[in-house]
Amino acid sequence: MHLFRGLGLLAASFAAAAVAQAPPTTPYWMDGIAHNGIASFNADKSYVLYRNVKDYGAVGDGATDDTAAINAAISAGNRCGGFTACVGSTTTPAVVFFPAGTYMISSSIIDYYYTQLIGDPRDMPTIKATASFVPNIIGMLDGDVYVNGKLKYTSTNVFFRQLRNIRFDTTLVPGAVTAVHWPSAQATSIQNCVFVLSPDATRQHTGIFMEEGSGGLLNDLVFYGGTYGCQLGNQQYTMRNLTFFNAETAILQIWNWAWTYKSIYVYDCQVGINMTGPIIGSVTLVDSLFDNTPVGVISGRVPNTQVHPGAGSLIMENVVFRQVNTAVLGPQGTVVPGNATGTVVKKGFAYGNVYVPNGPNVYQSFNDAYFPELTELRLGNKYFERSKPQYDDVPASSFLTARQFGAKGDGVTDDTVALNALFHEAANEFTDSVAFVDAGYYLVTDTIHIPPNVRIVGEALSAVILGTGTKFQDMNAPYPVVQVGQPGDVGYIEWSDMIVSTQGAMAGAVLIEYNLETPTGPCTATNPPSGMWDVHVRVGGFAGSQLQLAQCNKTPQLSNYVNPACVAAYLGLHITRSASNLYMENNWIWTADHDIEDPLSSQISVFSGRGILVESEKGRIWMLATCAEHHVKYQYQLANTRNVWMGLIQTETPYFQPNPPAPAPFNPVNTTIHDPDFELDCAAATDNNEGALPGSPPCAMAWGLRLVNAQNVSVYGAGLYSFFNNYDTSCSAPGNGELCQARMVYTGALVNETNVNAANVNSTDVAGIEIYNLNTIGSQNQGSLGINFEWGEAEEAEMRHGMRPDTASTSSSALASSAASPSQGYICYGNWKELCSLGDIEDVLAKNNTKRRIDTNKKAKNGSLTVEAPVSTIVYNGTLPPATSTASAPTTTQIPSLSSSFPLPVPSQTDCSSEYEW
Ligand SMILES: *[C@@H]1O[C@H](CO)[C@@H](O)[C@H](O)[C@H]1NC(C)=O
Ligand SMILES: *[C@@H]1O[C@H](CO)[C@@H](O)[C@H](O)[C@H]1NC(C)=O
Ligand SMILES: *[C@@H]1O[C@H](CO)[C@@H](O)[C@H](O)[C@H]1NC(C)=O
Ligand SMILES: *[C@@H]1O[C@H](CO)[C@@H](O)[C@H](O)[C@H]1NC(C)=O
Ligand SMILES: *[C@@H]1O[C@H](CO)[C@@H](O)[C@H](O)[C@H]1NC(C)=O
Ligand SMILES: *[C@@H]1O[C@H](CO)[C@@H](O)[C@H](O)[C@H]1NC(C)=O
Ligand SMILES: CC(=O)N[C@H]1CO[C@H](CO)[C@@H](O)[C@@H]1O
Repeated sequence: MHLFRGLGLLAASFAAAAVAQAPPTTPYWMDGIAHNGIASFNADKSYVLYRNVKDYGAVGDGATDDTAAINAAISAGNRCGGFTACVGSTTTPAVVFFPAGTYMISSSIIDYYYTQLIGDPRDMPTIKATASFVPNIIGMLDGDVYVNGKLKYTSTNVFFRQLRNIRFDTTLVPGAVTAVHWPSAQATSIQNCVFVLSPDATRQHTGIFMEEGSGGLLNDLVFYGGTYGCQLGNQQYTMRNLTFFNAETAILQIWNWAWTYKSIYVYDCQVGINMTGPIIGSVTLVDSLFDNTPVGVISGRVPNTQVHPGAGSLIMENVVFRQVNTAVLGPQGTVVPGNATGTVVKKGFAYGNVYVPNGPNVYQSFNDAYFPELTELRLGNKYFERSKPQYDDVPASSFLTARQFGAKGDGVTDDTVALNALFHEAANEFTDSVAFVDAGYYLVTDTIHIPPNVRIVGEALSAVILGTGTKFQDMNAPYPVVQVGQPGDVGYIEWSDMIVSTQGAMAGAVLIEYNLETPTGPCTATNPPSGMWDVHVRVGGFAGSQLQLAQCNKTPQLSNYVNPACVAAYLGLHITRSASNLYMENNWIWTADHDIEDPLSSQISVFSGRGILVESEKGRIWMLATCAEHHVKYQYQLANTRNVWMGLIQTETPYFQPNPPAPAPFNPVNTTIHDPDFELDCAAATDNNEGALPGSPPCAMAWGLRLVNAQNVSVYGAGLYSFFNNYDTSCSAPGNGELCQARMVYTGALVNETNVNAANVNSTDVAGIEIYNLNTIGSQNQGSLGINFEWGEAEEAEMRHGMRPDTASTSSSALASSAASPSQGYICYGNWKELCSLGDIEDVLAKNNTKRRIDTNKKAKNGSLTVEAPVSTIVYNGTLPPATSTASAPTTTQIPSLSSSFPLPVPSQTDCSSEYEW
C-alpha cells in the first residue's frame, strides 16, 4: 500500500519542484530543526557544528558590512582552515547557514576545511561585494588561500565541502574580481548558485576560478555577465546544468585531463567554451545549447602536430548551435560551421583520435554509429539528470531525526537498533516524513537496513555510519554495513549527504549493498529513479576509523607485507542483480591513501577488496561525477549489466601495489561476483616466452574499469590513474614510459573463469560499449588483456573495435566504440607484448596458446597495432589570473533581472512526451 500511495504523492511533488515558490513564511527546515549534530571525535565537547550567520552578527540588510560576522561564523571553534597550520581535518565540520538577505562584504570570506555553506533555497541570500571591495586574497569567497605562493590545502585534498543556494553579486566592483575561488577535489560541490557579474568585459569579472584539484561536481548554476563565467583548471570534473547569459567567454578551460559538461546553456556570449590552452586533455560536451553566440567552442587542437596526440580532444553529442557563426573553431579555421537557422550535432561529433578499429586515427567528423542512443536512459531527448533534493517544501516538523530515535552518534554507543528504527519509521511515514541523520559517527555492529520508500538526508557531510565488530570481519563471508532494500524489494529512495565507513579491520564489510528495484513508468519524470546524491564510502584515514597513521603507516621497505589490522573492507558499493533504476551523483568510494588528520598528510596502507560493483540485470543506472579509488582488485566493475550512463568517472590504483600485488590480501577469487583472476591472467601473459611490455610494467595491479558482459554502457569521460609503484612515482614521471601498470580497462564477455577456452564466450553479451575521452596515467596499455574485438562477417572480418594499445598522460583516445549488434565475438586473452607489438594482428592472433582465450576460427585484417613512444606527464604549475585590472568604471550596469520565473532554456523534467524544441 505504502508503495503506491507513496510513489503517487512523491511523483506529484517531484513534478511540482520546478514551479516557483511563494516567499517563505517559516524557516527552512535545515534552520528550523533542532541542532543536535556533533563532531564526535573532536576533543572539545562544546564544539558547535551548526551556525546561522545571523547568530554571529551578520545583518544581511544590503548596507551593513557583514564580512567579519560571516568569517566569524565560519571560523569559530578552533577549526581547521584559513591561515591556521592545519591542512585537513574531519573533526571540525560545520554547516554555515545564510537566511534570506543581502550580505555586503568589503573583503574576502575565507572558506574553512569541511564546511557546508548553505543558503535558504526558497529565498536565496545574496552575498554582494561593496564598490570598495578589496580582494585581499582570491575571490569574494576563497576556498583555498595562497600562503607563500602555494595553496594552503593541497588542492587534490580539498574534500567534503559544499556551497549551495547563494547568489554572488560582483556588479558594484569597478575593477577585476572573482566571486568564488574553488580549487577542489572529491566529494565537493557547488549547487544551485547564481553569479551576477558585470556585463562590462573590460572589468574582468569572473564567477568561478579554479586552477587545480581533482574534482568534483558543479551543478545548477546560473551566470549573468562577466568577462568569464568560469575559468576552470583541474585534473577532471563533471559539470551539469550551467547556464550563462551575456558573458564575454562563458567558460575558459585553463587546463585539464578530462572534463565532462552536460546540459550547458550559453546565451548571448562572445565565446562559449575556450579550450585553446596548451595543456587540455579533453572535453566531453553532452545535451547542450549555444545560442546567439558567435563562436560556440574554440579549440587549440591541430591534428597531427601535438606532442600528445590526443590532446584537445572534443566529443559532442546532442549539442545545438543556434545563431552561432562557428560552432567549433580551430587554429586552422572552422571545424564545425554554424549558421543562423541552427546547427544541430544531433548524434555526435568527435574531434581527436579514434580507435575504431584501432588507432590512433586522427578523426574529425560525425558518425552516428559511434553515438548510439541509450534510449532507456533518456528523458525527452536528453539523458536523464536530477539534482539533490533540498526539501524546500518540507517543514522542519516533518523530519524524523536520529536523535529522536535515541541514536547517539558519539562514535562509541552502538546505534544499530536506533538507526534501524529511524529508517523503518521514516518508511512507514513515507511520503510525509524525511529521516534526518544529525551529524555524528554512528557505530553499528550489524546491518543498517534502508527499507523501500524512504527519504534520508544527513547533516554536514558528517553523518557517518561506522561498521564494526565480528559480523564484518570475515573475508570469506561478506556482510553489508548498509543494505538498501532486500533482494527483490521494490520501491523508491532518496538518500543524500551521508558517509558509510568502517572502524578497524573489517575485511568482510560490504559498505553499501543496494538491492532495490525502483519501478519505472511510461515517463521517467513522474516515475523517477531512486537517487543517491553525495553518499560516500570512506574507508580509513579519518579520526575514529582506527585506520590511521598510528595503525596503518605505509611499509614500502617491507616486501609483500600486509598489516591485518588494516584490511578494512570487502567491497565499497554493490549494486546487485535485483537492483535497477538508480540515479547516482557525486559519490566517492574511497579507501584512504593518507591520514586526513595528520599534519603532513602522511600516506597509509589500508586494504579494501573492491570498489564499485554493478550487477543490475535490468540496469538503468546513472553515475554522474562518481569516483572510486585505491581498492585492490578494481575500482569499477560492471558485470552482467546493461543500460549504464557514466560520466565522468575517475579512479586511482592503490599506491602500495605491486607491493603486495593485486589481489593481495583478498586472494580468494569470488566467481559469484565475477572477480578478476590475476593469478590466471597475469600468468597467461608472461609464461609463453613472449616477454613483457617494454619496461615491464606490473600486471597484478587493480583494474580501473572492468566491463564483463556489459551491454549499452556509455562512458562520457574517464580519468583512470596509476601514479605509484610501492609509493614511488617514478613509474608515472614525465618521460618514463607510463610504467606503473600494464593495463587499465577490460571489456569482455562473461567467461567461466576456470575455463581457459573460448567456448563459452558469447559475444552478444558485449555490445554497445562506448568510451568517450578515455584518459589514463601510468598504465602502459589503456586496453588490456581481454580486450574485446568485434567482427563483421567471418572471413571478411574487420576488427571493429579496439582500445588504445598505448597510453599517454593527458592525451586521450577520443572515442572507443563498439557497434550495437556485432555478429560474432572474440576475446583475445593474449599477452601484452603481442597486443603492443608492431606487426599484423593476424600474426598476433595466430599465436594462440591454450592459456589465452582466443577463438582461432576468426581472423582479423588490417589490424596492425603500433606502439607510440610514451609521452610525458604534464605538470601544471598554477599560474594565477590577473589579480588587478585598470579597467575603468562600468558603462553598463544593466543586469538581467532575476525573476522568480527563471527562463529555463529547456522544458521541465515533467515533459517527457516529446522531443524538446530547442
Ligand atoms: C537546472 O538549474 C536551474 C537553476 O538552478 C534549476 O532551476 C533547474 O531545476 C535545474 N534543472 C535540472 C534538470 O537539474
Ligand atoms: C582563448 O583563451 C586564450 C587563453 O587561453 C586567449 O589567449 C584567447 O584570446 C582566447 N580566445 C578568444 C577568442 O577569446
Ligand atoms: C544551416 O544548418 C542547417 C542544420 O544543420 C542546415 O540544414 C542548413 O543547410 C544550414 N544552412 C546554411 C545556409 O548553411
Ligand atoms: C562471494 O560473493 C557472494 C555474493 O556477494 C557472497 O554471497 C559469497 O559469500 C562470497 N563468497 C566468498 C567466499 O567471499
Ligand atoms: C567452468 O568450467 C569448468 C571447466 O570447463 C567446468 O568444470 C565448470 O563446471 C564450469 N563452471 C561453471 C559455473 O560453468
Ligand atoms: C548468447 O547470448 C544471447 C543473449 O543472452 C542468447 O540469446 C544466445 O542464445 C547466446 N548464444 C550462445 C551461443 O550461447
Ligand atoms: C600458432 C598456433 O599455435 N596455432 C594453433 C591455435 O589453435 C588452433 C586450435 O587449437 C590450432 O589448430 C593452431 O595450430
